[in-house]
Order: sequence, then structure tokens, then C-alpha cells
Amino acid sequence: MVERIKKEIKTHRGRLTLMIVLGALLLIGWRDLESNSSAQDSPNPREILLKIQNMSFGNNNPAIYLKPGETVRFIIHNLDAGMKHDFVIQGTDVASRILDYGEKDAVLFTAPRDEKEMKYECSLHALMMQGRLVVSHDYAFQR
Ligand SMILES: [Cu+2]
Repeated sequence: MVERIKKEIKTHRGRLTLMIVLGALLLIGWRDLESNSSAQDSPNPREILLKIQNMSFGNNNPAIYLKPGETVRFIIHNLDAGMKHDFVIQGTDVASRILDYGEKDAVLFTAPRDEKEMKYECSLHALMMQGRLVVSHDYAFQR
């Protein structure tokens, strides 16, 4: 068997076959790589800007709605003079740096595949700075 393959490779047709097989394997591998990376970080995730002012995210810690499985980029901008803040999604390891006044950070988050009610917070001031993160198919109740 091995002898036969060796002989085949020596022939022109054998080499051609080998090239085609290798090419097909490469193509399959490439496609798998591409689909993996697009699943993990989609090229243009929706951006959600949260400006922190007066001990609050945005305007009074708004509820944020995500589609199941959606990847979004949270951009956190600390505009609260003299205060340090961060942005953490409870029950995940998604967290920004602790931001000084004027600093910005961005974090990527992929929502769970199932509908779920989650919470985001500033870990330094969780009592005042906490909001709902709603993962839902139903966009009807969104603002
Ligand atoms: Cu804070």
C-alpha cells in the first residue's frame, strides 16, 4: 500500500492529486478558523457608550437590552470629577479598569444564548451605581 502511494506521488497525476487534497484541507481549515473568530468577536459589535456623571452611569443607570448571543462593546467614560469608577457585569469576568476622572475603557461582552436578566455595576459604588442588563428576544419593550 505504502509502496503504491510512493509510486503514485512520483507520477505527475499522483502529485496533482496530492496537491488537490492538500489544497482542500487548507481551505477547510481556513474556513473553520474564520467562522471561529467571527463567532467570538464580530468585526463591528454594537457600541454602547456609558458616560459616568454624578455617581451614575448615563442618565440614572439605564436598563440596557441585548439580544441573546449578541456581542457588544461597552465604552465607559468617567466624567465624574474627583471620583474613581469602574464597570463590571455581575456573574461574569467582564470588567473595565478602575478609571480616574477623564479616563475611558472599553470591554467586549457576548450575551448568553438564553434570555436572562443580569446586572451591571460600579464595583466601588455598587449601591448607587447599578443597572439592569436584560438579554431578551423581545425588543418591543425597549426604549
Ligand atoms: Cu463608582
